[in-house]
Amino acid sequence: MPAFANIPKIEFEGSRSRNPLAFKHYNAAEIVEGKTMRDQLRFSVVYWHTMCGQGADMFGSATALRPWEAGLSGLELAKARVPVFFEFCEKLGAPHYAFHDRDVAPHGQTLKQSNQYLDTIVKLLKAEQKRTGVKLLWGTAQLFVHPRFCHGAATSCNADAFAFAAAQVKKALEVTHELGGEGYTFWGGREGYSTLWNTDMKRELDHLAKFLHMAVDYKKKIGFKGQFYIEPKPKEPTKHQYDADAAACLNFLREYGLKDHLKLNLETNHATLAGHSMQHEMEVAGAAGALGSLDANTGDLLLGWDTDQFPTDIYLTTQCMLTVLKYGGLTTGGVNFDAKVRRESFEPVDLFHAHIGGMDAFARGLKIAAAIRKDGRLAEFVKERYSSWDSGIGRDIAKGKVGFKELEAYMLKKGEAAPNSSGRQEFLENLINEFI
Ligand code: XUL
Ligand code: CO
Repeated sequence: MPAFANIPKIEFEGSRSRNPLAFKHYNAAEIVEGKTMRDQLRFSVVYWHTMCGQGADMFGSATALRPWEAGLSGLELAKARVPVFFEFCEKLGAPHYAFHDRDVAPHGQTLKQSNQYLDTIVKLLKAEQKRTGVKLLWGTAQLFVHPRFCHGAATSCNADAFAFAAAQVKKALEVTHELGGEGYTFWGGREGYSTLWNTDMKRELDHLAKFLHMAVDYKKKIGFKGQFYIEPKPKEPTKHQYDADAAACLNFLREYGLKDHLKLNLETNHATLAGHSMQHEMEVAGAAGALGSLDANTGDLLLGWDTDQFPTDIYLTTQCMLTVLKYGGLTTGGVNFDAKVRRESFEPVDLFHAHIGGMDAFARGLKIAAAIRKDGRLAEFVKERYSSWDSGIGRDIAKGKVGFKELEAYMLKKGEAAPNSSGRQEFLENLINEFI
């Protein structure tokens, strides 16, 4: 008996449709900038929130109604979730998914038992991937729930915790490879500190780099060709996470010779927790050639924590897709809904409303971004704004033909550097609104 028996396959019905279980904008086969929407957006469903999320928070227990879980626990529950998850992805038409080792399979009493549980579930995942054609966007290891990781994993003061984490990532890389994963993500989990009074930061950062180099070596050893990502986040659970934002991650990767091996997986709510916009984080990554994948969600303006809501703001999705298109589109990465339904949205159908809304919001963002690019006025404005660098003294500076001495002579002769043009922020905001 299918878990979502009353829910039909979600189809594109166009913007006039009033059917809540239909796409109004996401039309998988429609071509936008030379590729289908399906290939431009590369949507992905996450296992942890969608299958394992129970609606609990620090003030209250689980609310979610999940009839397929009734009476089950441990490995039996893990087995029961697999076909439900793929039924969900199929009905939604999502081409990809992502998971942590410990979402798909339970913690065992020992590492050996955990690995056996994981092997059992990976067989089922593989069969369901084959049956449905849904592909693995990325895998990851969950290195933050178990008490052994209370001081961190790769940055723990306890070398045994580092060793355990290494063993876990080794296995997670093997199963990601086995499942044809297109990437592998490192999110810092508890890699940070709660107080500097007890922390040797330099030592912890050295260990984190060592850990990632070991992962790069092992990846080569097993012939895994997927893209590695590092996912920035400034806080939660620790007060300071070492991978605080895109710039901090890039600096760390460069300092430790890892820049060629990892790109960034950027998450909207993490960007806002860092005091940045998602567009800012994407531009920082894009400029460094490290724009990898998106964890597509959003926070709540009035709540200061990682609420992981589904993205519905068309300005946000437009900004995301403008930047994605600017840097040549998504290749190995995707639009991965690292997002959860609200605690009050406890029925299974809410999982559909949430994902349909997120997919439609990104489809609109993609179409609007493509229209803005086709129109060309925005790009033309930016180009024109920097035109003083295309000839004369600007070109001489850029080409390294002049130094301070020549510039002093130039300015003594010219006299003043009057602003050459208006920034036209309001004009540009109005221009963007023409399209939204
Ligand atoms: C945590 C978070 C993670 C990573 C994968 O805030 O975003 O779910 O995406 O570990
Ligand atoms: Co994430």
